[in-house]
Amino acid sequence: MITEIANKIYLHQKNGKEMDKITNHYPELNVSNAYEIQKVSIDYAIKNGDPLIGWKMGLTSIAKQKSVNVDEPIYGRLTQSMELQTSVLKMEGTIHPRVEPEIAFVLNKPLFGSDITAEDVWNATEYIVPALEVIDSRYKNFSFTLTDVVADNASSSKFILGEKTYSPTYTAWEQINVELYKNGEKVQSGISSDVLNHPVESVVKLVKMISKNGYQLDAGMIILTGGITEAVHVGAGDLIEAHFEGLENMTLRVE
Ligand code: 0L1
Ligand code: MG
Repeated sequence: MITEIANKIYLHQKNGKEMDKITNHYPELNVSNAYEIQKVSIDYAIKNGDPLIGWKMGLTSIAKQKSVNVDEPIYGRLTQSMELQTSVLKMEGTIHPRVEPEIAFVLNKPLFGSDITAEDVWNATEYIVPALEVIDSRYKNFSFTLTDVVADNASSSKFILGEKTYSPTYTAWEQINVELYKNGEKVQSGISSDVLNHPVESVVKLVKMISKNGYQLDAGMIILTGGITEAVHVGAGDLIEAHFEGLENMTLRVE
């Protein structure tokens, strides 16, 4: 059953096609099953030439948890085809995309174990960079339970990293005010402490969560720490601008 569901989700992710919630058809599934489904579906992508390049944390702010009626952070996996190389998002191959600003860590050492600390994460961080994540739930109406969204790789679709990278000691990473503009109008604002009090704590939480399932973060991996604001709906013709206080601004044009 796990492989059958994982294959279905993989195909819907690859083709950008919506589907019914898996819990409609398999109400007995739990969150632990969902993480297995996520692993197997991403393994299909990896076997089809799309390597794992990072991990993400989702639902790291209370506001985001409330907006989808879920009360815990979740993790997902990032593959190469998800990383945008130019600041353009093509609507083709997406369903109902939303964009959110994040802080990303890039590692130079592996991280693992349930006793990991923030100091361990700082010591393993090559650089920090602002990012925009595009989430795009495969479920109709962007509506799901915790089990559904975990199986759907935490709604991961695309992401782009900023061009300028920063040393871990560059600034107080929990005090970055962020404003999100859509077609010139401010639509969201937030502060990076909304991400589990500090984005580094999101990496700590991720390592603890995946180590329970027998995984680790490898050197070179990109980690998206979680949305600093609510995600904003986008469609063809939209221009998103994210102002990260004290850092470079980012844009994403939707075609
Ligand atoms: O990156 C995220 O925080 C998304 C997690 C999944 C929930 C959603 O699709 O809004
Ligand atoms: Mg996110």
